Amino acid sequence: QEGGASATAEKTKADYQKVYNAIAEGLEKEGYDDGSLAPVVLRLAWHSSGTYDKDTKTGGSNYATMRFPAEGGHGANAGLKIARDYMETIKKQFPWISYGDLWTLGGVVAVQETGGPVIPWRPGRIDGFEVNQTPDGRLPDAAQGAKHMRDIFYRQGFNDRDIVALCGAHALGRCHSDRSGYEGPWTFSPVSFSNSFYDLLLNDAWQWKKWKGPDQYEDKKTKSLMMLPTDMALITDSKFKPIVQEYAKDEEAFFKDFAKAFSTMIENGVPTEQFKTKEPWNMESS
Ligand code: DDH
Repeated sequence: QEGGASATAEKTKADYQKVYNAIAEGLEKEGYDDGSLAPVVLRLAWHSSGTYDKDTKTGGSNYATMRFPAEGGHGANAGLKIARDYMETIKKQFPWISYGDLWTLGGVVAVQETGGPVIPWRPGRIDGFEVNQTPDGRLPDAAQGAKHMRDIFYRQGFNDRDIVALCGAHALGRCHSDRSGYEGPWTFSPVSFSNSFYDLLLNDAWQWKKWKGPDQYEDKKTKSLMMLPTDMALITDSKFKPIVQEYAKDEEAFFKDFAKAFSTMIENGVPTEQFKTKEPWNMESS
């Protein structure tokens, strides 16, 4: 039979669209969280990419090193086995795709299928080895503030605008006390990608939650929504705040900036010559 490399080289956009469609088809899951795997699948794409360090050119989505026990066991990655296991069912149907391509495409599917912007994406990542794993501590710590966020995201080559845009992903999903220790969703519609994270952050009244868990905020009115200390830093920092205000008013601006920053994030650390096309593709939403 064909070798892996030549089999991969022949794949077209239509083949990858089939993978996209298969991921999209299985996202709905009754009884799980808010009925969809999209949030946790997006988080897998981000945690596999957000380890990038521009100075050493290590980390990022290229080698999908979260497959290995050390990186998979990093505290920040708690709970992501659910997303990796889901992706494994897709990998069984399309064994020719690399894990890095699969996981990043999953992020694209999660954003697009929940109503977010089209995220330009292209294939080319390769499966790496245990030696390619990144050290613990490259992903943000929710207990910290603006300086820490800048340290983490500037290291990946992002600026303040990118940071605020990327954090809007918290429109999706929720925190789980058995994963991060934190608890609850950020918005009332955690399976729909929108700018509501910014609106709630700015316009709701927030107070510290009184509980035994880690320090987090709750909304005064319903006590059913949450914000992390890092989320709150987006409105206490004088440079971040005007960008939050802009995105709260202008969803189109948020979508445009998010798409650009997230598309960059999932390509960080992948050598240009590895990509199979010159320009990223816009995959079709279902
Ligand atoms: Fe996040 N995030 N995130 N996040 N994130 C959590 C959940 C989700 C931080 C901490 C947490 C981004 C940035 C940050 C998503 C996407 C993105 C949880 C809860 C914590 C804690 C995990 C759990 O208990 O299950 C911090 C800190 C930052 C930061 O920037 C400082 C970014 C950039 C993204 C992105 O996708 C671009 C998503 C989606 C979730 C919901 C997961 C789920 O299972 O639901």
